[in-house]
Amino acid sequence: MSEQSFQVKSDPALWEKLGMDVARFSGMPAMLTQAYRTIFLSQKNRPAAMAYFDGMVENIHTGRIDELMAVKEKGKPVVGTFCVYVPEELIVAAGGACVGLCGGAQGSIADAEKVLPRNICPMVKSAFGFKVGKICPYFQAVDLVYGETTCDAKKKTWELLDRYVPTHVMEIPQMKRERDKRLWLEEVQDFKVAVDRIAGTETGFDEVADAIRTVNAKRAALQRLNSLRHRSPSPISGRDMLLIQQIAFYDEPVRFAGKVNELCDELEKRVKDGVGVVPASTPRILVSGTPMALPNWKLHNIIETSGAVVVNEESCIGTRYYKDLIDEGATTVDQQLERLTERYMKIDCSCFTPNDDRIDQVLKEYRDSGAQGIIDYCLQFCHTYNIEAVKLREACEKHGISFMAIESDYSPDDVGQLKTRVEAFIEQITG
Ligand code: BJ8
Repeated sequence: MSEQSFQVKSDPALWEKLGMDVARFSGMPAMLTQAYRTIFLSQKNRPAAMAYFDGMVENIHTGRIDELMAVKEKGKPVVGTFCVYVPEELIVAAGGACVGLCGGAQGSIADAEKVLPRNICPMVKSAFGFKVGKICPYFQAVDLVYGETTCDAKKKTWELLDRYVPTHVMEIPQMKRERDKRLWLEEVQDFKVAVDRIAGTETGFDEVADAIRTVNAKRAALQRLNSLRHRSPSPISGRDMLLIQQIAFYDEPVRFAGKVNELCDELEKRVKDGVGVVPASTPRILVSGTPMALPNWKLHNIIETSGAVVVNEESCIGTRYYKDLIDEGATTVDQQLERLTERYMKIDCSCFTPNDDRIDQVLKEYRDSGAQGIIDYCLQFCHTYNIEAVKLREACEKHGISFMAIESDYSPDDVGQLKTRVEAFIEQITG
C-alpha cells in the first residue's frame, strides 16, 4: 500500500453509539494515519502480503468494531483481556470474541492520572485512561473485562476499573509448584463456567476442541512466521513483525492465521531467492522484556532507523504468546482443561518466582534468531522485569552476548537519548 493511499477510517456515528467522546476521538485517525505512514509505509521492499495488515490498521476503529458488534448482536460476549494468561480458547469455544486491551499510547495517560497515581506502569495507565476518557472503541465495545493477578499495578487497578466496566479477576499464582498448578486448574474451570454463563451456553467437548485447534493454528502460524524472519537476510522488518503480533490480539483468529500463512508463503519464496528486507550485513537485534501494546512502536522504530533490524521479540507481544501450543489429544472436557492449564503454565512471565526458564528461553531465542545482541526493554515502574534483567545480564555476560537494558515509557521525551544509546550499541555489536 502506498503512503498516500493509506488512511485510517472514521465512523463518528458508530463511536457515538458506543458512548465515546467523539469530539476528542475524531482527531485520532489522522494522527494514526500520519504515524503509520512514517513508521511503516516509508519502509522499502515490504512484502506484498502486508497489505492485509495495513488494512487492519485502516479499519482498526471501524470495520473490526463492526465485526465485534455483530458478535454481540448474536448474543455472544466480547471479552477484553490484558494478559496472555487469560485463556482465550474458552472465550472462542463459547462463540465470543477475545480482545487484548493493553494500552500503548501516551494520549490516554493524562486521563488515567486523574485517578491513578502517576508512578505506575504506562501500559496500565494507558489502558485505564482509554476507558476513563472514553477514547477507545474496543473498551466501549467489550461486555466485560477479565483481569488477572499478575503484577501489583494491574491487580489493584482492576478494583478501580470495575467502576467503569464490569471487571472479573482470575487468580494467577506466582509460583509453579504442584499446589499452584491445582489452584490454576480450578481458576481455569471457574473461568469456563463464568464465560459460559455470560454466553448463555454450556460449551462441550467439541466446541472446546474446535477452539483449541483454532487458537493453536493461530499460534502455529506465528511460529512459522517468526522462524522465517530468523533467516538471513531477514525477509521482513521487525516493525512489521511487531505490528502483526499486536494485531494477533484483536483480529478474528481464523482469518488472521490464514493471512499470516499467506505472508509466510511469500517470505518462503523470498528466503529461497535470497531476498531480504535489508542486506544480510545488517546488524541483528533481539528485543526481550515487557510487552509493546498498540501503538507502541517506539523502540523498534529507533532500532530500525539506526541501521539494525529486530529479528525476535521475547515478549508477550512476541514469542511468549505463541511459543507453546495446547496438546490436542484430550478425550474429555476435564482433560482439555488440564492440557490447557499445562500449556498456560509454561508462559514464563517475570511475575513468577523462580523464573529461570525465561532466561534459558531468551538465550535459546537469541541462538535461533541469529541475533548479535540483546536489548532488554522494560516499561517504567515494571519491577519484576526490571529486576529480572539483572539475571539476564549475568547470563549474557557468561555467554559473551552483548546486552543493553532500556527503561522507557510512551513519551517522546527520551527518543533522542535512546537513539544515541542504541546507535552506540549497534556499533559495539558490529565491532
Ligand atoms: S504474562 S508480561 S501480559 S503480566 S509491564 S503491566 S507486568 S508493570 S504486562 Fe504482562 Fe501478562 Fe506478564 Fe505478559 Fe505489570 Fe510490568 Fe506493566 Fe506488565
